[in-house]
Amino acid sequence: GSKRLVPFSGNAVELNECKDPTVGSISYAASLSDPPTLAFPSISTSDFQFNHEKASEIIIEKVEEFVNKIGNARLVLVDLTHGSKILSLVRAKALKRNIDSKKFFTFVGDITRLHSRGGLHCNVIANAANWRLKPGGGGVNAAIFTAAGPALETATKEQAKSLLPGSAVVVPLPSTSPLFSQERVTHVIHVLGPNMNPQRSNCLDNDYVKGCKILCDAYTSLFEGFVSIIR
Ligand code: AR6
Repeated sequence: GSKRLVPFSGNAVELNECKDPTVGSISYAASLSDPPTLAFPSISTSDFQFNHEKASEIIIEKVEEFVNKIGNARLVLVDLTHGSKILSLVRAKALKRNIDSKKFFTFVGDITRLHSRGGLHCNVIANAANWRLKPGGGGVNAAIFTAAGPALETATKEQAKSLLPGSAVVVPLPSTSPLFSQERVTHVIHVLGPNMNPQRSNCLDNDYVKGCKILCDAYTSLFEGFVSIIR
């Protein structure tokens, strides 16, 4: 194809002009210059019914711990709507604690469409998974497995059969997955949080001592997984 010059970090770089409108050369340049970014949903606070106030405290604690360990990389908490209670709680606490808003912020959008619809390039996304690491079920798990296609299921099986509450597994995304080609996601990190929903397996029966410990472990595993990717 024809070539053109686009600005990149103050210098000009040459890029092949792309005919595919979803993979424009400008956005390609943007994604090259973007720092590594992890987009993650609030683990356990919807289907797993974990208390929002307690969850927001844990998210902030863990973000504070990790923003200093990730260099220029970014952490982004995502939810579907502007009305999201967990996003407001976390935003308010982040402001209070003076967390660097270039390294941690919240974002409203579908985690499977952040680049194409939200203009936010996140090379890694987290999934609030189930213990069997199975597609479907609902929530963000169903959305990610559907958007990623069968390639994610195959790649996940190669990494792990199941997850314990509080743990995570990093799955490199095959380039055949639409999430890779359209959203430029290179890794999915499945995380299993604590479950407070009596209709799901391993319900903690409102035991928030155990629950908070498991949610802390879940975010530690998630952020350590991200650190292992960007190193
Ligand atoms: N993009 C961004 N955020 C989303 C999306 C999306 N497409 N969909 C949901 N959220 P949940 P859990 C938000 O229920 O509570 C599944 O069935 C949602 O608003 O997905 O950890 C699994 O198989 C909420 O803030 O996860 C498990 O069995 C957050 O993502 C179980 O649910 C997490 O909500 C896990 O339950």
